This record gives sequence, C-alpha cells and structure tokens, in this order.
Amino acid sequence: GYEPKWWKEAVVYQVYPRSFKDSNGDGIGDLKGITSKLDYLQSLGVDVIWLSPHYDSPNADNGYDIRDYEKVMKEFGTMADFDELLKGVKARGMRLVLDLVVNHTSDEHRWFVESRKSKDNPYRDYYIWRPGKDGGPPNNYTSFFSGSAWTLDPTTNEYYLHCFAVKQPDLNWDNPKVRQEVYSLMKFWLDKGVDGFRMDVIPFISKLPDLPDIPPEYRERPQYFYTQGPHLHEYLQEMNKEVLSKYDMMTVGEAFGVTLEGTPMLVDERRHELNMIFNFDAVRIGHPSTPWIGWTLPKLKAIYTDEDQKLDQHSWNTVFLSNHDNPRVVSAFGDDSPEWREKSAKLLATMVLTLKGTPFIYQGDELGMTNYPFKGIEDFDDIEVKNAWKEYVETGRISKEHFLDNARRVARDNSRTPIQWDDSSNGGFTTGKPWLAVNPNYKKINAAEEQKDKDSVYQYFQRMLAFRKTTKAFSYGDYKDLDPQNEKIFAYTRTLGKEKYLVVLNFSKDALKYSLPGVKAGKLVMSNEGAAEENATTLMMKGWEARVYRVE
Ligand code: TEU
Ligand code: CA
Repeated sequence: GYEPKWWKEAVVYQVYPRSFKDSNGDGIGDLKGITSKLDYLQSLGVDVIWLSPHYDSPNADNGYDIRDYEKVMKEFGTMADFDELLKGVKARGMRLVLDLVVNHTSDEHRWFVESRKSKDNPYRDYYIWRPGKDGGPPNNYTSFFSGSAWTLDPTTNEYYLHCFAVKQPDLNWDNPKVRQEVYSLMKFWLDKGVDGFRMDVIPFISKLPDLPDIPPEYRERPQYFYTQGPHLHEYLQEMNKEVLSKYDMMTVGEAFGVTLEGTPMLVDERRHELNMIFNFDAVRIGHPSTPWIGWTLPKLKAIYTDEDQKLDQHSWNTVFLSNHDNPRVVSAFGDDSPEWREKSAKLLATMVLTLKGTPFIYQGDELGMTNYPFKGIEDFDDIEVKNAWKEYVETGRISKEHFLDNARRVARDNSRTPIQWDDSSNGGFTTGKPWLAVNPNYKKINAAEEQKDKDSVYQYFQRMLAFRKTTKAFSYGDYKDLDPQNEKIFAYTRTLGKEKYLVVLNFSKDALKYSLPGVKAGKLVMSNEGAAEENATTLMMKGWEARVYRVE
C-alpha cells in the first residue's frame, strides 16, 4: 500500500494571480486581492494553494520570466503583502506552494545582464552561449514560442539558448554555481514557511552534451528530446539532498516532454527526487495539432489505466484537466452550451476528485467558467499565440480563419480571463480596466450567484471536496475501469480494504440505459442530478449525469 502523506490526501487549487482579484483598480490581480478571497477558498474546501509566479518580472510571459527571485512583482504588491498572504493561508489551515521557474530566467535578471556583457564575465557560464554555425544558429532547436531557440547577441556575437521566449534565456545547470544559486533562493522562500514548489519545465534543466540537432522524429514534439539530458536525475537528487529533504514540503514537477515510462525515474520515492509530476497525456489529448482532432472517451480512459498500471505503490500520480496553459475544462472536456454547462462541469469535478492521484483544480473551474469568445487576433494577449500568428498567418502558411478556429479552442488566454466574482462591471474583478477582458458571460456565471444557489457548480465542488476529505478510498484506494471500451460511460471503482466506491459518469448529452458490468450499485452518495436507482445493476443515466455509489 501507499505510505500516507498530507500531499497525497490534499486537493490543490491553482491561483493565477494576474487574473484572480485586483485590490487597487489598476486592472491587474494582486496579492492583497488573493488575501481578500482566502475565506472563499477555505469555504470551498481546498487544502493547498499553488501560486503561479509572483516574483519580480518584466512579464514577457506573465511572470514565467523572472528578474529577481527574492522580490515580489511590483504589480502584485510587496513582500509585506506576501507575508500577509502566507499568514492568512496558514491561519485558515491551508498550505501555500510556489512556482519555481528555474530552467530559465528573464533576460533582465542581473545574472543575464552580466552574462551578456563579455565572454569572460564571471556570469558568462550561468547561461548557454555558443558561436553560430554556417552563418546561422548553433543547431536546429526551436522555441515553444515560435522560431529558433537561439538569439544572436551582438555584444559578443554569440547565440544564447532559450527554449521559450527570446526574453527567457535558459540557465546552465551544468555550472555548480547556478545550482547553488537555485538552492539558495528555494531556501529563502521555504524558510518563510511556504509548503513546496511546482517546478516549471523541470525536466529541461540538463542539456544534451554538445547540443546535437533535434532528429527528424522529434521535430514536431521537441519537448521529448529536450528532456533527455544526462544529468537531470543527478541534479534533482542533489536538490533533494540539499533542500527538499530538509523541509516538510511537497514538490510537483511540470514534466512537459516526459513519457509515462519515464515517470517513475522522477517520482519513485526511493530515488529521492520529486513527489509527483504533471503528465500531459490527458490534458493535451488531441492537442497541439492543427486542426484540433478532438478526443474520445476510450482514449482518455486508456491513459488513466495506463498511469495506474505503470506507477506502483512507490510512485504517486496527479490528476488535472486544466491549468493556465490550457483551455477551460468545461469547454475542452464537457459541454459549455447553456443547457449542459453546469451538469458537465459537475461531472468533470466528480471525475477529477475521484480518480487516483492528487487533484489539481484551476481557478474558476469551481464556477464552471468557460472559454472566451475571441473574435480576432487583437483579442489575445499571450505571447505563444501572438508569435504563432506571425509565424503561420502573416507568412501565409495557415489561413486566418483556420488559425483562429484552433486558437479559440486551445489558446492559453481562454483560462487566463479574470475570475468572475459577481455581476457588477468587469465581474467584480477590478474597478479599473482589466488587463485581459472578462468573459461576457459573467452576468450569469459568477461566484456571488453560485454561493447563493445550492445547485451551482461551486456548491457541488464544495460538497464533493467535503466528501473526498472524509473518504480515504479516493486517495489510496485501488482503481479499476469497469468498461474501458464504452464510448459514453466512464464507470470505475476505488477500493480500500472493505470500502468500495463506484463512480458512473455519462460523458454525453444522451439519456442512456446502462447495465453495470459485474457490480451492483449500492447507496447513492453523490450525484449531480438528485435521487436515482439504488442497489441496482441497471441505471437510467440522464445526459452528463454523474453518480458516486457506495458498493456493499
Ligand atoms: O509551460 C511549459 C509547457 O509545458 C507548455 O505547456 C508551454 O506552456 C506551451 O504552451 C507549449 O506549447 C510552462 C508554464 O506553465 C508556461 O506558462 C510558461 O509559458 C512556460 O513554462 C515557460 O516558462
Ligand atoms: Ca492590482
């Protein structure tokens, strides 16, 4: 069985500070805004708050480009505001986890400012510099934000590596001084009392020796190549020894480009690296690809079964279907039409909170917030989409309509629109002009409304979270998919000793008569519909109906 740990029983809620709550009317969410909503989060019933980057940054990539790791972004407030937030979180019995972005820094970080000055600057080797080759960049690495991953710096006439934006130079982890700097900044925050880190693109930190070209089979998905550096595990074990092992904390690695087979290497507790990782197979099912190819329920179920089978009792999993890099969960996996939005959002909540692994909820999902009705490219803010527009549309490689069609479905800005607090102007997010437009559906979909309505998505989350908290089988129970091929019904059990729960989810708007394979439903303990058959083997499932039974 699994060794019990608080982070295996916790539910994590991700806050994207820029879009959470603005306290001073400048249109940008901030730390004081978050503090003012801690009662809301506590009454929702989440255990851990993961804060997307709150550090000093010029915001080329909304804080994922850090200029100073030991300073608070001025738009978000001051260190005193941070201390106040942390205190407020702890006072409510919750925990706070920070975003650790150390594969790269901002080009405005003082290390890079020094590094680019001259080839013999003491900070030169903090980053990855190479001379050009045949009049071009050193190799064929591409950036996830379009174009080459190399930029020529005129001062020294050498190129620096950036797997993401031009303003996000990659750190050179092979330099022991860089590693010590990182451990020291981690301790700075841990000593303040934070409870852990989510680690941004952590498997990219070890680069391949001599930086060979991406071979053809990896060109469409270079992340699986960038994660093959030979020292990744050595560096994480060193970090564990010097930092992680000294605190009662949790770590979750954003394992972009790591296969399921490679996962135990990062999370098997006997290896002393990370506690858990985000695997992208489910959240990115059918994406990125142009056009959007969609997904099927059997494919999604196969991923969960595969994860369950490839991770043993020494490796812990995570469950999530959304974050700040992906569309809204109800738009991507449910049905965001007025008729089915609430029902399907509740069904997805039921699933994420009863599958095996620590669940991560993204802000606004508890309200059933939806994708944004983007009209043209001018409605977007994100560097990823804007750069891709230049690369594909402005060069005529992809038509405008085709590009926008895809962006409306998958663009990161879908999930970055401000939280809809009430039906006042700008959804009560700000008294000023929001940095990114509020979804016009805020009059209907907002926290104030949902807190009053016992049938709301918010109150369903509340009940589901409370139920999960008292039910260890959802944390540690065995998982079994009862009907892997079924195109519409997802039925599975979670079993811990004598305790057994059955979850039945109708992933369609059709009413269905469903015969349970080899199990009898017992007492109905959770449902997004109300009363239903009990002690039965045949269930009449309504569209997007979700039920949880206790099996006797
Ligand atoms: O994301 C890296 C990542 O895994 C990708 O999903 C990436 O965001 C991009 O969408 C690839 O198409 C992390 C952060 O979560 C993201 O917000 C940052 O932009 C990125 O790293 C760089 O720090
Ligand atoms: Ca503000």
